[in-house]
Amino acid sequence: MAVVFKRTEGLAEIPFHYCPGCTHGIIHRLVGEVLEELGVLGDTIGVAPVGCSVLAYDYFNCDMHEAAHGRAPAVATGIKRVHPNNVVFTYQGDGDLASIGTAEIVHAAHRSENITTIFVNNAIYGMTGGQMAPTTLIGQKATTSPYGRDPKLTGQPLRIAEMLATIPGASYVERASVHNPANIRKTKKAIKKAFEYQLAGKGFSIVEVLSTCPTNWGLSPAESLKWLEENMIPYYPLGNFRTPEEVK
Ligand SMILES: Cc1ncc(C[n+]2csc(CCOP(=O)(O)OP(=O)(O)O)c2C)c(N)n1
Repeated sequence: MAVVFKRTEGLAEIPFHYCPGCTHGIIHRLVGEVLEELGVLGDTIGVAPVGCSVLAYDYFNCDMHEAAHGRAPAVATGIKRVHPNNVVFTYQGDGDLASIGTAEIVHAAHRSENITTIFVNNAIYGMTGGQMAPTTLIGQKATTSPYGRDPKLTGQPLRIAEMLATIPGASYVERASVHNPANIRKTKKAIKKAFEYQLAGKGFSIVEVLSTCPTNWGLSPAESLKWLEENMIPYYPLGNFRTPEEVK
């Protein structure tokens, strides 16, 4: 019988703990598939964040290391410099990367560390119960912005991909989304490119992936996908912001 689908070797055979409709699981699968297809699973070291994906070290079928909240790019820097022939990636949420860890990601990009970052932007702090993140949209309700985010008090949502693309050392910067099958395929391509650039020694690469948090958004899984498409994509446009060919 022809095999039409196979679970990726890139993920351990452990059920995810994620909420129904959360897209962390899809993004994990894409990373696992890419590492398997590139034949680098045995050479890869991932750095897990603090946040809902804190247990990523259990799920990915490669070597994993845990980092303190936001510090994954610094930990990945150390690992990559000691083991330059290994593939090194960080997997981080928006609270982790765009808030407490802003300095780490900016400077890892600035130094053009030859690492890959998978940045999961669900516009909220998921694990801790739905507090406002720097990426929370204007008017979006969170436990710390119960009347909706007010830009007079908290500024405008931070566009990480655009910001990092201004840094000379950021070689590959792309924003993708996993709200439907077509975009899931595009996200996989972006993740593959990011790792290919690392393998080619091109320096810092990052894929921002727009993601859902039905539990903290107070929506059903299906409503969350629609909300992402209608609200997040207009503010966080998808596409490529930088390729190594553009870096002088
Ligand atoms: C130093 C430190 N500060 C704060 C926390 C509390 N904390 C745990 S997870 C988290 C936010 C995670 O949100 P995000 O990175 O967006 O990931 P998500 O859970 O949404 O996937 C915070 C603030 C912590 N664990 N350590």
